[in-house]
Amino acid sequence: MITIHHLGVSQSDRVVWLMEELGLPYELKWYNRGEDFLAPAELRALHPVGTAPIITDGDLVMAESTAIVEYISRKYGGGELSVDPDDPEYANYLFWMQFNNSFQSALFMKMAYQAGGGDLTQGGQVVDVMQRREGGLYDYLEQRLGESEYLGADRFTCADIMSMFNLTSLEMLGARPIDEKLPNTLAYVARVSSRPAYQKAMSIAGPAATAP
Ligand SMILES: N[C@@H](CCC(=O)N[C@@H](CS)C(=O)NCC(=O)O)C(=O)O
Repeated sequence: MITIHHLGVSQSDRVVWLMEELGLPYELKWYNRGEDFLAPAELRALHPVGTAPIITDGDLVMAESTAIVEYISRKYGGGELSVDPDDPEYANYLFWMQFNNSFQSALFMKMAYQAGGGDLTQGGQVVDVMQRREGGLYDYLEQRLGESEYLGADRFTCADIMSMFNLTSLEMLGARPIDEKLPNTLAYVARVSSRPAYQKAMSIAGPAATAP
């Protein structure tokens, strides 16, 4: 059985959500963040990259949520929530599976700039580049959700599981809020949040959940 090594208030909640969508059994091992808000030593000891999520599956220890989600979907979920290469939506699926990492790169760039004393309101070349990159991501998100109800295909897929955390949980770190200025994205978040498996997963491992 797969063990999900879950860090409180983290994107490892998406692995719990995937298991609930697929109706697969799993064991949840919960780790609390330290006072520095980082992962504790016990979680970091599991894998050299030391970030959550990590799964163990027999002898396999795997990190990186995009890889984990696709691994579980293909190996144990019959590919039901993945998109095959001969599907016309395949390119969309690949793009939106990676959106998570582009989104977080843009956010962490902004956070690092501000942590180093940078002032976004002062403008300048670095701020222009950051704002262009961030703006492009939100523009494309809004455009895609004006054309399709879901990100990776015309149906719910792993690409939605990969993207929701960014839209729901990262405002606390400075991500742009999803509000009426992004109407297609706002409607999408409401649509996907109403899924029973999402609600169950968030009650178990979402940002407001606590160790069992
Ligand atoms: N690209 C990685 C990012 C993993 C990551 O940054 N995880 C955060 C939690 S959201 C973490 O482990 N933070 C604690 C730490 O770095 O000590 C993934 O998708 O798995």
